[in-house]
Amino acid sequence: MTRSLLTSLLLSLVPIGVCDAQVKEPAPFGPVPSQNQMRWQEMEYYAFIHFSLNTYTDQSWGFGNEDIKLFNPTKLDAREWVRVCKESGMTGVIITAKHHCGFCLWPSKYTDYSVKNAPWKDGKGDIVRDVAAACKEFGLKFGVYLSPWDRNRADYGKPEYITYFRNQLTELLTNYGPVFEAWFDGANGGSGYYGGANEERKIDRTTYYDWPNTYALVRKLQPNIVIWNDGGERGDLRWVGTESGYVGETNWSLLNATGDVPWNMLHFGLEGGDSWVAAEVNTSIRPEWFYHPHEDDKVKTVPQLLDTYYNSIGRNATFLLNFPIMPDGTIHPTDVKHALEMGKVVKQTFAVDLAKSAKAEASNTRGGSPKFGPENVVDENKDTYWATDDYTNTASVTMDLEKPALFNRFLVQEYIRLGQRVKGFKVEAFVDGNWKEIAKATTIGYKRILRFPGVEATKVRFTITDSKAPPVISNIGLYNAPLILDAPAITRNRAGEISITSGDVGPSFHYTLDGSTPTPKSRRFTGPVPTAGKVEVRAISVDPATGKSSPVAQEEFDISRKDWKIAGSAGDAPYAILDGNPATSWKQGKDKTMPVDLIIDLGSEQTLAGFKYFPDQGTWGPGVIAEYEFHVSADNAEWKLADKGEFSNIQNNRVWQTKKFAPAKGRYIKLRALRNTDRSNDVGYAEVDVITN
Ligand code: FUL
Repeated sequence: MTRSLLTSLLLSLVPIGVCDAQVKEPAPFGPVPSQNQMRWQEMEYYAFIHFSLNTYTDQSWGFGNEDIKLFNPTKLDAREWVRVCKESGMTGVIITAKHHCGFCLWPSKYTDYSVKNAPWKDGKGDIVRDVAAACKEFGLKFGVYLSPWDRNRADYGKPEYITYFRNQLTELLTNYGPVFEAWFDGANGGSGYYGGANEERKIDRTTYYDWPNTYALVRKLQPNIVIWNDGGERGDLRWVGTESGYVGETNWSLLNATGDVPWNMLHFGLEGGDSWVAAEVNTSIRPEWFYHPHEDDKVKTVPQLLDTYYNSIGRNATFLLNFPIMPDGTIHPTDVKHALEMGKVVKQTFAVDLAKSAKAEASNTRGGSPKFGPENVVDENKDTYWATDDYTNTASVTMDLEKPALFNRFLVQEYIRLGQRVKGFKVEAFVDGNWKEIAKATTIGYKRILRFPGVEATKVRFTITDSKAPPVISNIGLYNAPLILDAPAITRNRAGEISITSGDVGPSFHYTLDGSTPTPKSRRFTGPVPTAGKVEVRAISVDPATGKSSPVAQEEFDISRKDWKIAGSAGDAPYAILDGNPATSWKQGKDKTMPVDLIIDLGSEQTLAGFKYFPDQGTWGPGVIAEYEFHVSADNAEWKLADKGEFSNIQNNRVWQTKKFAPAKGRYIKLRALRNTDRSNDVGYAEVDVITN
């Protein structure tokens, strides 16, 4: 045998696949992220900061006529804000350079309605500059929120305003260094000061701002920026349809470049979309975006923040968490504490990857090449990946951990530079000699994290059950998160019975009814607790194994609603309003036109000092009241107007609305809806309650 014959014989024995050069990388599938979108996605967690004249007037949306002289933070230090963000594990900060009231946090050349005319620093201050500088110092990226709607400007609604808006954008995108994200809030139109006109102004959100040319300007000034916009032209990223802090479990980073984007597309993306438009979950650490002292005890708890983390970053989105600034210019200490603690738990959770360097085997590897082998998912290198052969859309990777390990989190990432592909997957653990399914889900995208009760296993199998194209997986991780106990939810039904529940499986609940702080020794909740009249309930969840307890949950209930009657109601359906369950609701009949009244007979005379309204949380035509009147009567015939106003920002934040008014005696109440958020005739309610003196 000649030498060359021997060589070719030997070569023919070598499987083709190991010649990496011959194995082509998978072709991209569908839309892929731009470099800017990729860089942004990898930022994962960053902050919003809401600060403006509203901070001084306790408003959600300023009207545009608020006095500049109010703006005088005495302890403002932007470095402190950014330090908190950094230490919470965040990677950037977006500041409300201008909110809807039109007041500018930088000394814009184009308006007098800015910090340059405020007493703060004798008009020499510039908050945008301070935040940008602090971000640079702490290594965070810097972003701006510039409200397109401007309730101060006389020219709002006219073409001249667009020039003004672009001039402001030019200032912000030229004078403060690199900007990673521009946030163009969708709210606009409606009433405002408008330079003294005090009127309603409507604009067409799709055409008025001429977004194509505005975007061109933004991209010219900041080539590395991403644009957020939920009105008009498609941006680089999308809103998720709620400000409550979660995106759909199925989350495609795709939308169509044109056409309407209904709620379900915002929330779940569009599987067959033709453009890459990934999701950003924006939510506030408190119910509202701006600081309101009455929310000091409503700061999201660490478990709630963690839940949002898993429901955003853990579901292929980024997480934009808002800090409202207090009138003195600082972040409230409770907000700081919770954000720092949450950051600590995240750090602890993901510190040790139990899958790191596990022995990984795949049911299929692209061309049999190590370049695409399963070991790439456990090498902690985001640029390497496991891929299968073309047309092999289902496959699995088994990781041998070599010794038993306890874990309760599974993390997986697609190599999205080649497109988002996976439609379904499951995770199994090898326990006591058998494979046991521990979790399953739909999409993956940039990152997916699944939570489940702790499992101890030696092997873990990850199986892709459905995919649009051959899967491309860059990373898999297994983690054991510290046990977190949620503050339980407390509700009271119409009969006055208290229930205590939580998202956890396994904790016991302990409560007090006298306003004292509950401990694991307080009365244990074993079933509905009967109460009558005003009562304050405080409760905790306790881990029976360790004795550790959750933060305290607290609810105040007013007079019992047992004897209340809804006027003119046929059947039980309307009583969903009084059942104490915020998840159930009732809507007025379709025949009603605004104004629409809800009349309730309280059964006896009361001294009323306010009311509470919790809007329907549903998706379709929930009939969320935006403007109301509240009347009181002794006889259901002669009515007295007790209060009138708007539920500001209720469209985006459907939380409890509490209104107080001068005490008025009466047995009947009438909540009159004057306008809903859609300007239609739908009117719905999840809960209605009163505040008595
Ligand atoms: C909303 C605004 O109307 C709120 O005030 C807040 O700025 C939030 C981030 O966006 O649409």
